[in-house]
Amino acid sequence: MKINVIGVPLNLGCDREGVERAPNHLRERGLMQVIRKNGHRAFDLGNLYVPLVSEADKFARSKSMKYLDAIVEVNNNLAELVYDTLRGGAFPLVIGGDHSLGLGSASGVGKSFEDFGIIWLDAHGDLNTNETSPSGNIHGMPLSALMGMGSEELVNIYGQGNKVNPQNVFLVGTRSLDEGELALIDREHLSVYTMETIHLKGIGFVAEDIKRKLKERKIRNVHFSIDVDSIDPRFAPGTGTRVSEGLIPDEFKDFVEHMLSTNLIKSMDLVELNPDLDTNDLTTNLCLDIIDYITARL
Ligand code: 5AB
Ligand code: MN
Ligand code: MN
Ligand code: MN
Repeated sequence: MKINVIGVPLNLGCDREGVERAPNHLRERGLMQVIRKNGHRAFDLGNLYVPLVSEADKFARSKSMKYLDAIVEVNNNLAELVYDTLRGGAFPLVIGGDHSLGLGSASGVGKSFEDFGIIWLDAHGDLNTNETSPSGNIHGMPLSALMGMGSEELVNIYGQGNKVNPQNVFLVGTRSLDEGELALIDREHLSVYTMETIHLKGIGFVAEDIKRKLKERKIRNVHFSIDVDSIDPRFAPGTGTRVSEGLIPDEFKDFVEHMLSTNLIKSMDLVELNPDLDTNDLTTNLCLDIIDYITARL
């Protein structure tokens, strides 16, 4: 398979330094070689340009969303690159950077396929709107915006309106939700598989349940968005918003294996690795191991 690696050195969505260094750090630790070893033709499309901003720009365009203009700009470009990659028959592997890049990558996927689903592997819901967000950080808002909720500026990135049907969205590994996110989940009847459910029923059950729903809903293309904070901080400490009681690497791999076996996964994000917060490259090595595991099954 042809795989296009797209780096997004974006930290404006989490308002904390370090994540922007992850794409190059992974490259320096052998990212491209890992993918090629698994028999793929891998191309490194480089890093997207992130506009230079200052602290003073933080709330320049919006009182409730930090660095709005720059984040919209980066995501428009990312969406186009993902769309082009899919049109060329290649697999976009988007390396973050913070999770606000999910806005662009999933929007690019949405333009490529009539109907598609999103699997959002994350400790968090990323379902805040500018009105419910406790932080103003846009990395906590992408999934709601992709479903057409929240501020127009985010909703209308790379095309007017919602990009994905709420019925086709699956959250997995969830264990930290804000009040507004809980209300949205209720209102939209979202499919949320919390860590509590995973501990109770097992990751295998969760994977089978998602596979059944994908079939039922005749979803033929899936975007897989992986936030490394979905994994337990004992194994992945190098991330900005750690939450305990996460997935252990074996559960993570088991889930990934189930999802890849459907042959529906057409694109992927790997986000929120922060090398500055890591201990002895534990999380970097885990990310490379994950990419190895995934590309061996693509
Ligand atoms: B991540 C929080 N819900 O909105 C917020 O890492 C955290 O992309 C968001 O999942 C975490 O600020 C965003 C408190
Ligand atoms: Mn996230
Ligand atoms: Mn998260
Ligand atoms: Mn995080």
